Amino acid sequence: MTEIPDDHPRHDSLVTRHRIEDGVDDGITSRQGLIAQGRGEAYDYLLGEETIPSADAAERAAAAQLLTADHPVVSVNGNVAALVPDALVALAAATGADLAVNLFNRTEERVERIADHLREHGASGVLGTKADARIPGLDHERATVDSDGIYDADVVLVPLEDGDRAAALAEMGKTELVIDLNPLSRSAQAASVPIIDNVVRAVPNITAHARDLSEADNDAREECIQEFDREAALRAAEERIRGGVSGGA
Ligand code: PTJ
Repeated sequence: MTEIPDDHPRHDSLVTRHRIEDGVDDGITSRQGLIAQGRGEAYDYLLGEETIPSADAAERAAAAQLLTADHPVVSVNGNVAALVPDALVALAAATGADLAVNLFNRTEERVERIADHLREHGASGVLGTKADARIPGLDHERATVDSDGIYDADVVLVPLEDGDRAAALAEMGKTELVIDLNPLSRSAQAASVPIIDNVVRAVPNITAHARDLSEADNDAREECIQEFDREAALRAAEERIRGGVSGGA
């Protein structure tokens, strides 16, 4: 692999691409994951490749939701497993959430590889391999979940979701926190907390907020949840994308 100089203007973006390529080579990421990453990059470029203030507010609200949940679960697909394995493990530790592998292009082999990969990065008890329950109303493989994982969760964090499942999880009464760089995607539109940010920035920032909020009292966490305005967050991201860095929030 070509060495990327630290001062290269697109350093972070190129490193991220290589992680996705390695994920495909290692049987963790699907080939469609390469296309998804390209779509995400385009939105990120327009957002200025930074966490905008409305996304930071969403990340704080997501942290509060995970901390106050009875059973928080972080859903892991082939892209996030390749991009942020350490950050996912740190997020689970900071919030008490379970990590559960859930794939759009599901194969048993890829589920096992992702679970192994997360364990190599320090995760304990990765869910998603039992596949003994289904999300009602979905006819593709993303419906396949563990009964003691996503099926049982009251709050689910979903990085890079597809719209169908977002709606199906909402139908089950779950609070859904979605990370997606496209504010117009159906999943971002359906989420209780849409986080319009790159997973490589969003996951560590949710963890930082969770560490901070775990020192606070319940009222502070509740206030953070109540004050978050999902419509305003979606609007601010869209304005930034359409208006450039000087427009929007
Ligand atoms: O590993 P699997 O089988 O579960 O498959 C995962 C992918 C992501 C391939 C699958 O869910 C898929 O095809 O997703 P889509 O429909 O391409 O949607 C991906 C969404 O994530 C798009 O709206 C992208 O803008 C967004 N996205 C891509 N990369 C990132 C991102 N959002 C945040 N951070 C990223 N790095």
